[in-house]
Amino acid sequence: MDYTNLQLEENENILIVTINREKALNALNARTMQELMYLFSNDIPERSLKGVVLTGAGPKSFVAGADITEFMSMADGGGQEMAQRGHDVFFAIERSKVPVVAAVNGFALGGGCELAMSCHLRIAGEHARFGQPEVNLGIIPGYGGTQRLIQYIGKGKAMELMLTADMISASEAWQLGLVNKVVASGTEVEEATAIIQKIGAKGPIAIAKTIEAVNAYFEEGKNGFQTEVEAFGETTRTQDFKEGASAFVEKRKANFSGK
Ligand code: CO8
Repeated sequence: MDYTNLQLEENENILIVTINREKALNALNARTMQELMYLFSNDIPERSLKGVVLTGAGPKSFVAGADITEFMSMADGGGQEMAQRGHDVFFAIERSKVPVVAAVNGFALGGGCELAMSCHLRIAGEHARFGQPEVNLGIIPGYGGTQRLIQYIGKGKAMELMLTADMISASEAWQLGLVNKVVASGTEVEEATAIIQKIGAKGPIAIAKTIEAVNAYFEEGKNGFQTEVEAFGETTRTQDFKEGASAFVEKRKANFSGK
């Protein structure tokens, strides 16, 4: 696929993905959603990556939501299908076998907050602002926000943010557990890359299985404890486990092969 709204840059097995619609504050239009779907379903699984950093172009906005200029078509029907397509995209991100870190470089509103929440970790610049302002438009969060915001910050505060449409600062988002780390504005991608480098030194299968087991807690029809037992068993059958345990005993740094 030719990417027109996503800019990709791969460096030392870390893929930096920039949503590149700065004039619209990187709002998620249909084309951008298609590109994200292809990227996470087809492109990323084919690459040998330590992880992915997801950010927005320019200093002002990560993603200011779904593209409101495309909303009018929903008034004649099709809104449910659009929400479903968005859910499919964000589940593809959440189920990525390599860690996806959101470098939140400004507004993360509506679909932008939902996109950040589908990533495994969130690094926010000091000036970042988070919110689910959909009720201002007479709609509700449609890309998983009603569910994932509760997972991160609990029902009471999530309900407040979604009912009032209030925005919160990066530091409040950190206090609530929505954000993993607040960093100086302009260093979000650098800091997100550093976290992926740290994770990239661990066993890749163990990382993938950790993501799978944690996600299982929230997935309907899955027993998280059973997923953990099976995933643990799988990791013990890998060369990575032999290497990790041997390296510890031999007092050296492990060199994982991902097998
Ligand atoms: N969609 C389209 N364009 C946008 C969006 C957006 N979400 N946000 C900003 N823009 C555009 C503006 O229209 C403006 O364009 P132009 O220069 O052509 O007039 C440009 O970006 C700059 O924006 P502002 O001039 O408004 O910049 P300010 O600094 O004054 O304000 C704000 C910044 C506060 C971020 C403001 O732009 C704003 O409130 N934006 C809308 C935020 C919002 O409501 N987001 C939620 C959208 S709904 C959603 O995400 C639902 C997700 C689920 C959908 C499921 C089915 C599709």
